[in-house]
Amino acid sequence: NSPHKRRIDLLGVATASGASVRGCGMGPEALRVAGLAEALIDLGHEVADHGDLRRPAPAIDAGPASLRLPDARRADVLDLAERASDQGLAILEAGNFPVFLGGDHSIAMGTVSAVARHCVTKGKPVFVLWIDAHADYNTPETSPSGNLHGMPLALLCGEPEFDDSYRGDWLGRIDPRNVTVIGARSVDREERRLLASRGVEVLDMRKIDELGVVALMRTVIERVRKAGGHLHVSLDVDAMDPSIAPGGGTLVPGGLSYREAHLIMEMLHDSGVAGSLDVVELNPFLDHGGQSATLLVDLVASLFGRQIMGEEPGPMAFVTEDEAGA
Ligand code: B3U
Ligand code: MN
Ligand code: MN
Repeated sequence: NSPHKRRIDLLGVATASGASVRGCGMGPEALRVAGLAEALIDLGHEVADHGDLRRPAPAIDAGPASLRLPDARRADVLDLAERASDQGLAILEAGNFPVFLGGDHSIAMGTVSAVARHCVTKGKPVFVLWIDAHADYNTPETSPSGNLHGMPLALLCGEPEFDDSYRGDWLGRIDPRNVTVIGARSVDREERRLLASRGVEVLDMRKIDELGVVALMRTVIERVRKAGGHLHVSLDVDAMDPSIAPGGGTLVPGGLSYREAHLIMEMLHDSGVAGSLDVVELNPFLDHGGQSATLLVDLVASLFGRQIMGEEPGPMAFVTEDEAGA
């Protein structure tokens, strides 16, 4: 557990165009206000903040997102995905660890593409750990809502039901058999069928209840390690139980507990296999006084080495009277 210092690059993607509930476009700013960069610096890492990608046309954001033209929302999602993919790729090529701040989960169309494009040149297999109440494996055909934040994994895994407007040089490709969804408890019928037929591993809440996150995560980590792979972690705020993370637009009861979520992050840190991260779906408008934003910052800190009894003094560490200059 030697503290491994990294250069971490933050990139916000300020959008809710993939969702029907507005507000998660404010997510990146709330994560900053909750002290994300400071927490990482406190752990000894170097941090660069690239600011936010956003669509320049605010007029199109007037009115409930669900009433907007699907074509306009899709154009937003795909433009931001392309830009996130290109910028994410540049961050990875520079040898840095990208942390993408959503925004709704459709931004992962771009962020995971960046990882896939980077790793394909290195001959490194890409693994994805999707921490989410949902599986986000709908296609335009199977989606009950038409919301693109429910579809990123299906697009990335090469499902054919997306038309050519979804494809471009920016789009990367991952192997569905290298994808693990953990924390799921709301999966649509058709989606379930697709997940099973493509070989996506779904560690749903029942499996977590029965086997525990430690046993499940050991298996996930071992697979990545054996393959010498890159693990992309995609953390959706609604993976956690709504009682500890109310700041999301599509909450589902029965989620990860505070300790289960931290343990996943702590194990990922110790494994050293994670190379990129999304923090998505945080809706500051629905959050309770920053509770969910703060939880997400603490979870990211755990992924980057914060420990209860670590040698590195965290913000909770005792300061002796001498050190404090009292
Ligand atoms: N599976 C549903 C609901 C959903 C997916 N992701 C979120 N909600 N956040 C859908 O619309 O695809
Ligand atoms: Mn999601
Ligand atoms: Mn979700």
